Amino acid sequence: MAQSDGEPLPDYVAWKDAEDMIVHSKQTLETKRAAQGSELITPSTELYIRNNLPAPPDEIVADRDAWEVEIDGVANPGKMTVGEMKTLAVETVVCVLQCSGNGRAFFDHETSGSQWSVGAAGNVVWTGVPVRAVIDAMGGANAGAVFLTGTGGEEIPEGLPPETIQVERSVPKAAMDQAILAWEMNGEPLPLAHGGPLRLVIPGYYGVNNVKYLKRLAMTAEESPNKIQQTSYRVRPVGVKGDPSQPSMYEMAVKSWITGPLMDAATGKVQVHGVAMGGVSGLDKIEVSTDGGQNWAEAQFLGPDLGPYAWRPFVLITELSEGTHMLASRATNEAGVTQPEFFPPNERGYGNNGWRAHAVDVTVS
Ligand code: MSS
Repeated sequence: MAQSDGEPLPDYVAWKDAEDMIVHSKQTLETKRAAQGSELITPSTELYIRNNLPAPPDEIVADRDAWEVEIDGVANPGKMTVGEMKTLAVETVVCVLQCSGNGRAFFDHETSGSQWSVGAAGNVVWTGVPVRAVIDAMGGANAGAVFLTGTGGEEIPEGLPPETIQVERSVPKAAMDQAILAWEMNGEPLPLAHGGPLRLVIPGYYGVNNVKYLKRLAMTAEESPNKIQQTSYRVRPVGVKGDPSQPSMYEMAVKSWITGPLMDAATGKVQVHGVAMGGVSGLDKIEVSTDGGQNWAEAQFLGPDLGPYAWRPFVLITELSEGTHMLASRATNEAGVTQPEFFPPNERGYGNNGWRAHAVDVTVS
């Protein structure tokens, strides 16, 4: 069996590149920082995995076009198959898929949950139908709808109330402007592990809102009553329990990190590189510091700009003298927001975009 540094790859993702992955558990696999390099698009074989529940069995991708989604909260509720969706409209969008807890490992306080560093994120090409086209085809959203609610297709063990574990997320309906139902990832049929046959993709929003194996899509007046919506994925002070009044993990923030060099470098010219994202708006600039944030130099974006929700690799060519250098990066988006030095600690370690936490110490000799 393929072997990563730690545990072997679980069977359902045995097709991933073990050398590029850190296996935290069967349901949580992270992309190595070095593997992210200057990649414009994250290959599927390297993309992280995060499942709240075990992934459904392979059978569900046997006949992809036959997969049915219940559409609710519209004038004419009913079922629509993927095959039918494919006749409505097709759109491709590139966006960052990032877990709410990416960067959790960098907080000083103890956090439960996977200790992600930077690798619970990737830049992905999704193809599918705009959510709006599906809603319109069903006669339009009901008056009073405020949220777009998606339900995951995992089987819920008998006897367990769905509210306790079912993955169902509600996002403000404005997210419909960019939301799609995707059947393809990186130009190939969407792998089961990433939500095939059909996934709700909300560009600019944290991973948890991108519901996999989507079985129901509804325009709703209320947020889902499920735990994952009501009390989980809420930003709150350390020691405080989750509740619906706290901010939910919706829109992502401007962020960047260095992906190389990570430990050692030789004296002389070196390429300091990394990746940057604007969150829900495009990137304006990216700066790099080689002295722990005292001085900053503007770095260069590499490759094409793939839209406001995509990340951009960057590089700064610089000279490094002998000794230890703290390399850091700091992105600014088109809305004028700059990555902060610190992101406040919070109970579950969500949303970390502080540049200092993401800096690396490199020894030059
Ligand atoms: N979906 C479903 N159905 N289930 C689960 O579990 N998870 C979440 C999303 N979706 C889930 C879903 C999360 S949480 C995340 S991140 C994501 O997904 C991931 O993805 P991938 O593909 O990478 O695995 Mo945190 O915020």
